[in-house]
Amino acid sequence: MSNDPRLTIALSKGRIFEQTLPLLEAAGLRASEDPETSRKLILDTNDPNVKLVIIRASDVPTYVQYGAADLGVAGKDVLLEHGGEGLYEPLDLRIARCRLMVAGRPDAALVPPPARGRLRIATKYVRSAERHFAAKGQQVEIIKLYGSMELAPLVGLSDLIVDLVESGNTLKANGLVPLEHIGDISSRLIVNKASWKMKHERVAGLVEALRGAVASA
Ligand code: PRT
Ligand code: MG
Repeated sequence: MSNDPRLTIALSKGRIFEQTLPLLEAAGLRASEDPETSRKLILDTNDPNVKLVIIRASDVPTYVQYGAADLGVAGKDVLLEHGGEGLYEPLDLRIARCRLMVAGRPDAALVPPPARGRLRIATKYVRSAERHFAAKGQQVEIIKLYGSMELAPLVGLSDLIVDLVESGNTLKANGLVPLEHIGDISSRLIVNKASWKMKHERVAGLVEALRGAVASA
């Protein structure tokens, strides 16, 4: 069983797929189709034993945790929210890099308005936001959103947002400014813990091939 050669790798469309592709290629794996144009959720590769499953970025850790995929690629932002149960995170792929930041209007205060006891923070990153403000000794009210966080301070839904920033253009276009740096984000290779044991040769071989690809990228 520890030589079972079949592997399933979970990826999300968009920047993670695009930036993982050259690393997989350096490790000898090529996708049979482009997920941006194909509607298929399971893609073959040039290796008959390796399949790719194409899912939402935030679902990748769940597929790997439950062993529906042996390996996956997920942003550290997504892993911090998921919690990492059932997963190993053996390799920083150094792709899809950005920063997790607190942002707000240029006149935003980092303390609650007098009429309210707690700052309101709109974010998709509830756990990371809670941890960041707790570490500063601040109790905040988190408002969970699923996208377009930049709108929240503009319409009075929140005082601040916690979001990913890459170029800063999205903040700027909405009249917001970065206020605090929470952490640097990149995508990680994640491995199901049982797969790491049961398919060790195959999985460890791929991890090392990808490690080499990252080092020479
Ligand atoms: O779409 P879905 O809800 O399934 O997931 P997703 O939107 O998180 O997926 P995707 O493919 O957009 O992002 C996948 C991963 O890429 C994220 O989990 C991050 O780890 C990483 N990443 C790197 C980014 C960015 N850079 C990024 N700039 N993810 C999102 N953004 C967004 C950001 O949220 C903001 O809206 O881009 C905007 C800011 O970009 P700038 O350049 O204007 O600052
Ligand atoms: Mg998206």
